[in-house]
Amino acid sequence: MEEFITVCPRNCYSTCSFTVQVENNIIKHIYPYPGNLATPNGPCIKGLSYIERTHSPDRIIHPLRKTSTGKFKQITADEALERIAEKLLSLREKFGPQSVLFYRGSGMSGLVNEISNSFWKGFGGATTTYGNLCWPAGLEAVRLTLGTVKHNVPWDIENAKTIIIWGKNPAETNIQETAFIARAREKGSKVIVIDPRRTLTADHADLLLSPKPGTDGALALAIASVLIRKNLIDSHFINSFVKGFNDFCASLTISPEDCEKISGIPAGNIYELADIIGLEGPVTIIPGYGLQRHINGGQTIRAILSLNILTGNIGKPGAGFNYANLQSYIFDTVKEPQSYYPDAGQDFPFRRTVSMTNLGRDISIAKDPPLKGAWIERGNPILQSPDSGTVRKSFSDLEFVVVVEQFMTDTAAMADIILPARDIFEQSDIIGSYWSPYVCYKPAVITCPGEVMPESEIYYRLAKKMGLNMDPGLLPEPGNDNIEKWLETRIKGYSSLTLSDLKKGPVLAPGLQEIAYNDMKFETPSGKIELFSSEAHRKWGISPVPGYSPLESDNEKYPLCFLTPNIAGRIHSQFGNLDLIRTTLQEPAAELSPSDAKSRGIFTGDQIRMFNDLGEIITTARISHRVPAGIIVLPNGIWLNEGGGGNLLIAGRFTDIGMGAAFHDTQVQVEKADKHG
Ligand SMILES: Nc1nc2c(c(=O)[nH]1)N[C@H]1C(S)=C(S)[C@@H](COP(=O)(O)OP(=O)(O)OC[C@H]3O[C@@H](n4cnc5c(=O)[nH]c(N)nc54)[C@H](O)[C@@H]3O)O[C@H]1N2
Ligand SMILES: Nc1nc2c(c(=O)[nH]1)N[C@H]1C(S)=C(S)[C@@H](COP(=O)(O)OP(=O)(O)OC[C@H]3O[C@@H](n4cnc5c(=O)[nH]c(N)nc54)[C@H](O)[C@@H]3O)O[C@H]1N2
Ligand SMILES: [Mo]
Repeated sequence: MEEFITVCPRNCYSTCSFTVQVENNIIKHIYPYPGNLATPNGPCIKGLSYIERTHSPDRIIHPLRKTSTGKFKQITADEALERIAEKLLSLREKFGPQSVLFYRGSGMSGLVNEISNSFWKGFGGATTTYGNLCWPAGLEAVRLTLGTVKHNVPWDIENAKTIIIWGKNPAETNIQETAFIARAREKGSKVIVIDPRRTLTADHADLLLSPKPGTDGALALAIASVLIRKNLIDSHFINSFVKGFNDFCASLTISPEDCEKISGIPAGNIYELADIIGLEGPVTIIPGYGLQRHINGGQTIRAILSLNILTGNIGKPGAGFNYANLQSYIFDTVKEPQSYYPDAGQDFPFRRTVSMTNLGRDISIAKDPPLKGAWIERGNPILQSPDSGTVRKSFSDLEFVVVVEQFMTDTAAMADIILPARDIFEQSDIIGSYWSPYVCYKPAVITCPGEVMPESEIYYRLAKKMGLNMDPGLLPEPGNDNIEKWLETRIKGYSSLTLSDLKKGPVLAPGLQEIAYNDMKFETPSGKIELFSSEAHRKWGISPVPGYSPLESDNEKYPLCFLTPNIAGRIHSQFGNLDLIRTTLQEPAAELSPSDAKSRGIFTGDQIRMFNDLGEIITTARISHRVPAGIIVLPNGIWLNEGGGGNLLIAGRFTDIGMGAAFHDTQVQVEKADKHG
């Protein structure tokens, strides 16, 4: 039995290290790796399920081609690549390289993904995407205010006296963080959760406040006004490091009493929270990504961050704004904030972009050239994109779709050719994180099953067939040894990182600040923390100070706010097909409050129809005391054949800044599905 230290490459805060034991090319055991101080307890249930996932009989391990009857037929890798090469060349000749969409999702992180970009550059460009479905409104809010996006190391939470978990559900989405929060609580810190739902995280909190979705900006600004009025602010900190305090003060108009009407949070709780933030520091605020998936999401994050700024809770142990820590996130240029903007002035290989948020619409209306083909890797856009009905339609209108996938997802099912994708244990890579401070090496510990090829090999062989003239430094020859050499060269720019060190175990990010911003350097235009940001106004047209604007919801026809958060057993649309997950965790269902269920005659287990002007889905209901009246919750990532597909009801709407997707600004109605027979 051989043993390796490895790391989970899924798009998740935790980025858990673990050890894996392998025998005869089979994954046998998975254990915690305590050397990673951020994830000493080992992976979550999804990580443990890799034993099943890697060797799952449902995995696609041979290329498949869709026949004229719509069924898939196994073909050889050579035949698949031959067909793809021919088709890509013909599209390029007839319509130009930008007639092909190169779409990459977040299914596998790592440095090696850069190779895909190189191929498409070599193809002569392509159409790619701008914006991001995940976190950009908040990223941009933090960047505009603090200059860079980082936070203290996870274990520093133990130094906080007050922890406010605001629109994040780490008990499901960042389970490693809950260990540090629990330890802080044992030491006497207060834990406050602000979430419309009573989440699993809230079960372990001292106080739960449940605002109406999208009203958190008003809540934060009301708290700010109390802090200022009661002089619970840190004037020395403000005078030394903050730009725009007076403008911010002058803009505050929402009192706790006003806010009670807006958010539903009693004014008394708002005063109480202001006292806690002002008097019981150090305060760490942990805002989540669900929180900013609203059309006012960026301004909301800026408003919440103002509470740290007013009280000097930045740059100190136990204090901070833990939105994202990009200190170890040094390789994923694909997901770096700057690269979201088509005019970012970077070396953009692709001249044309379509929006992630309005993917279907943009594919359909693309002109000069029209889109004719698509290449999808590491993503499941048919399920995960807003307005997914339009995305499906736009895909079915394309001449040629290639999907690189491990399983028959809703997106793979739309492909003309499916190429089987590698998984975690089958190619070496280096992985950063947006929460943990470590950079981790992920070794190839088994060979690819069947005819699976990592993307790097697919592209190498395709480039050969297509006669593309590729630089071997950018597109290495197949074989994991070549990938290791490529990695070694690629990290040479980071003096403190070497492959041989990384092979011994996780390495702290080069130049890591354990306590972020403790040098009080802020890379903003003024060099100060910008409560007033001219750039925010210039770039996005929003008020230069944090503000609150209400959501535009049509409550009469569609009275229920529809939330689609993440759940413990999945990373978005992954893992739900595995037996370990299915047999140990509750099946996902649409959760609604007892009162909303009662008024519609709905019981747990009933099939219900959820609908609005965009479409409808049929799913299973569960009555839940965790969901307040007026809200219905169906996790995102549930496959269509399991009663999922919430994105069929969610319009493609941008967040105020960052070009994110305002998934949670969605209103629906529900009724029992058999009502119309
Ligand atoms: N197990 C698991 N872990 C994951 C993922 C996963 O799919 N599964 N996905 C990873 C990824 S890519 C991401 S982006 C993160 C996301 O993880 P989180 O940041 O935790 O985000 P969500 O689960 O989308 O939403 C968090 C909470 O926001 C609440 N919320 C929604 N709207 C509002 C609002 O207006 N105000 C307030 N106060 N709260 C609101 C929801 O009720 C929900 O409980 O998790 C990562 N980790
Ligand atoms: N309604 C609603 N929709 C949402 C969200 C929400 O909160 N609500 N959240 C959004 C967010 S935060 C995110 S990050 C996105 C996530 O959406 P996506 O980025 O589409 O992520 P996944 O659903 O995890 O799908 C990733 C796919 O990649 C495949 N895969 C894994 N490894 C590899 C590999 O090495 N190569 C290839 N080719 N494929 C691989 C997996 O099998 C999986 O099918 O969803 C967004 N969609
Ligand atoms: Mo995400």
